[in-house]
Amino acid sequence: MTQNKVTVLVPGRIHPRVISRLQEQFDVVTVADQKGDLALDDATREKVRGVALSGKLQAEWVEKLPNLQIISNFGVGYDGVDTKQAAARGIIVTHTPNVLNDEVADTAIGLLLNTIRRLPVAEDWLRSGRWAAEGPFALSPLSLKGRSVGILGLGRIGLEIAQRLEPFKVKIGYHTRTQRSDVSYTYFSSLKAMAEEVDTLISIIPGTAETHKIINAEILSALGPNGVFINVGRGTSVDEATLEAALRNGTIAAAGLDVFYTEPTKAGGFLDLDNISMLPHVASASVPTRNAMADLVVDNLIGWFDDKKVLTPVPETPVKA
Ligand code: A2R
Repeated sequence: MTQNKVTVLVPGRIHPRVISRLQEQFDVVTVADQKGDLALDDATREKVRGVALSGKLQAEWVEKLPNLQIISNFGVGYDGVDTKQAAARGIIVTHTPNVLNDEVADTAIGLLLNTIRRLPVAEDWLRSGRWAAEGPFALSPLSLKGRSVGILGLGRIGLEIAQRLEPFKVKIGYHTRTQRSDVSYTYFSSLKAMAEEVDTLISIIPGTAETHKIINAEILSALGPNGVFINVGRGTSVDEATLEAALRNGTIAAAGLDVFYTEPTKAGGFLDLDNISMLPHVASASVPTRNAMADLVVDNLIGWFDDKKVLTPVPETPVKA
């Protein structure tokens, strides 16, 4: 019975619901780590036909899996997968778009308010007894009122963020490579032009070669001394040393980060700054949303092996009808 089941490899950690649902239908092989050599014997490597992935899948590992057909990625961002290599090998890559749009957009608004109004620091003031002992918390130098927000990336999540911003009565603009015809927000054809015009920049673009360190010294100085930078996309989009300097020397006013260049991180350079609000990459991290993402990871694998159909392939590896 078992030998007829398809073998799916899970490298490193993944949501436990992925494992438990996979085990109902597949032979699940796990390896503890995503680093180093692929610790599988030859017979097992040859059996692996699917991968369920959260994080990074080394290209060398894919080379060592001769019968791999599909990589099902947990998360909408799939920068941990070499899609060129997958496409060249005819391997389908899937991801988990849409099911996390609301959660990530909600978190983006929360992080924006936390950053501008310093709410987590104010809560610490109460919890540590300083309100009772020392009096009111300091007024926040910044306010969301009257701001002009530029959204870098107006895709599935960016659009949800824009729609949530509307009742805050801020001005809303965006930059993408291609202008959208279905929105009336102000379009900027370059990131620099947008940064010059707005005082609040929210990044929700994927981590690609093109977006690597796209938030640099030029963009931060264009954003200016009243500027607020929020990142809920990918940490690789930011030159972190430059951002740290910009926060220290007042090039911009404040930043809110849910994502970092290297994760997990102790965020060393940012820790002593009081004009930054940081989260440990939790934008989609609620039980219901992560369950929905886990289900989509498994349903893509089931769809492929039952029916040669997947629900959510990435554009780089389309499934031919
Ligand atoms: O540039 P366009 O027209 O393809 O618009 C996409 C934009 N984008 C960029 N904008 C400027 N410069 C770039 N080099 C660039 N590359 C991509 O980012 C589009 O508006 C947006 C991505 O939207 P979606 O593909 O719908 O992604 P979704 O689901 O909103 O997630 C965004 C990212 C994920 O890739 C994860 O890294 C993170 O949020 O969770």
